[in-house]
Amino acid sequence: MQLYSYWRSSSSYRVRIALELKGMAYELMPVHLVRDGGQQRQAAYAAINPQGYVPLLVDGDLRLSQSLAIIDYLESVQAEPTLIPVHQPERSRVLAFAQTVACDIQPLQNLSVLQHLTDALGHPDEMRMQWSAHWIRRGLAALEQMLDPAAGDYCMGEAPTLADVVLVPQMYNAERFGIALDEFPGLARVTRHCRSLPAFQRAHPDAQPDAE
Ligand SMILES: N[C@@H](CCC(=O)N[C@@H](CS)C(=O)NCC(=O)O)C(=O)O
Repeated sequence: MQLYSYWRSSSSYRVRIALELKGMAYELMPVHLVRDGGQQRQAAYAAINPQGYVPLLVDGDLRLSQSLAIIDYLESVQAEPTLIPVHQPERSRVLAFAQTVACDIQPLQNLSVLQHLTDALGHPDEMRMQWSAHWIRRGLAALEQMLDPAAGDYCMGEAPTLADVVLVPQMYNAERFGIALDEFPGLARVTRHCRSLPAFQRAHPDAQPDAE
């Protein structure tokens, strides 16, 4: 398997965590999102992912974009450890948590969205920070309430799930945009625990071969 990834991309980070938790071998294919106007926008990459985003997973003839779809695919290739619970209502709760990040928070701080704010719409550069911090805070406030009331080390249940797999990269982004983890005590507790686990550490942006 090959994973097209950028070290700081939180969507790529999700997939790296899932691969590491499952102990699945993969080859990392770095795509630099900034250099040369963004390698994701060049013809070579557009030929394999017309949307021009990372991550992209290649497994034989299969080319798959979208981190949540990729993780769902990984579950079908190797079920254990299960990241998307099989039984209800846990399954739907985990998916709702993950989609809050992947559909409602992260897209608003995506690189091309921020570039559009400043480069096309003419907002000042500091607007990027304000905009991102606003939407991240609003989303994290909701996620704090969505934690399992009995949650301890993980968002839901007693082992990592997709909820933790998406939370940790989103908290990494929150810090990049000037938000302190402790603004959200439950999310901070889970994040700190997950960060102590080797699989999460191996997937961390700073541990990637393309880290700068
Ligand atoms: N919904 C997609 C989001 C992918 C995405 O937004 N990727 C970002 C990096 S985290 C990207 O490639 N941005 C490049 C750009 O905006 O030009 C997923 O979950 O995989």
